[in-house]
Amino acid sequence: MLIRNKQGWEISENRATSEDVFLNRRHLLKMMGIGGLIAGGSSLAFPGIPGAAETDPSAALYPVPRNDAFVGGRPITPEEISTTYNNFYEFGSHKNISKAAQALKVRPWTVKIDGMVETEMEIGIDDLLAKMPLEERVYRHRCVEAWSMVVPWSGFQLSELVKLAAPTTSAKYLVMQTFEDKSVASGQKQFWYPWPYTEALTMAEATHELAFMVTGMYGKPMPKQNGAPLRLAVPWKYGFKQIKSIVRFHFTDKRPETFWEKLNSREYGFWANVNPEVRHPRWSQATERDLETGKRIPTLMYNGYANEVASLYKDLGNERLFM
Ligand SMILES: Nc1nc2c(c(=O)[nH]1)N[C@H]1C(S)=C(S)[C@@H](COP(=O)(O)O)O[C@H]1N2
Ligand SMILES: [Mo]
Repeated sequence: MLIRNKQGWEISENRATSEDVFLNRRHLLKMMGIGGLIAGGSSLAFPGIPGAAETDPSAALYPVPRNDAFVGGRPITPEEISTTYNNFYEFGSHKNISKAAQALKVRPWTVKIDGMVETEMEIGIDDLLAKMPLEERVYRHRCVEAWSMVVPWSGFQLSELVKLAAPTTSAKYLVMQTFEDKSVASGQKQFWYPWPYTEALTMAEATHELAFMVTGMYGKPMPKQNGAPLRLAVPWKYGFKQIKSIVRFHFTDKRPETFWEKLNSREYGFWANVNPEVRHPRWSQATERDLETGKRIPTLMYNGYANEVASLYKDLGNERLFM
């Protein structure tokens, strides 16, 4: 716990409640209204955890060379922390989902690329990995709940996938979706969430050099709980944009409503760029808790990536860019 004098605008993390507390409360009431008994959700049994460690067919690809152009600016968070403190609502609306997530089957894994592209396609994850230039980048990660970490991600620049997809000139957005399978992801039985988890970027964001498709971390294939086999990293945005376990890339000219926006657009928007000066309606975003040290540190504009990305937003002043 924090032992120093707090500024008036600061709020301790236990008061910065989790992304969905508001929602659960509201839905709980709603569900009590219709006499539902399953509102507790978290009492659902964990799916079976495979006993023997499965070998990931992509294991031989790692470690991949580090690209030193991308550094985190503070020490890398220990792997034991970043692989056991997770947000992955498909497996539960709390941080301790790493065991439950082992039920996810990551092979076979097919990715669909469709919508405004020259040729729609389906491609197996290992064929995709073979086509992509893999590298390691150290990125900061800032959750909207005001905790943060620094992670060495392995993967490839999202612009490479866009190149492969060959979108038409009418495409304005790249929409990404997570798998849907209630039989492994018990969180998806909670019908009030707008499954599948959906996120999107503008084409300018998707082709920005910082936008990264993550396929591994700490020099190894991606752990399931962190979003295997394919997950997004856009480090200047809040963590909820960094969609996990992607099965579909859809190019469109219409801005979609994203998962959190659908749940609660007052608190979570499309852009979700990090800005210490723009409060979440329920807490300050001025500081963040480093997961390793537990210390609060100042939050930086665009999570420290302002030089790289601020120009993307210069003509969008009337949009709600920071929520
Ligand atoms: N499909 C899916 N992707 C998701 C989430 C989720 O619940 N489901 N949570 C998001 C949030 S809020 C954060 S902070 C990050 C957490 O990633 P980590 O568990 O690897 O730290 O994943 C993001 N991607
Ligand atoms: Mo988050």
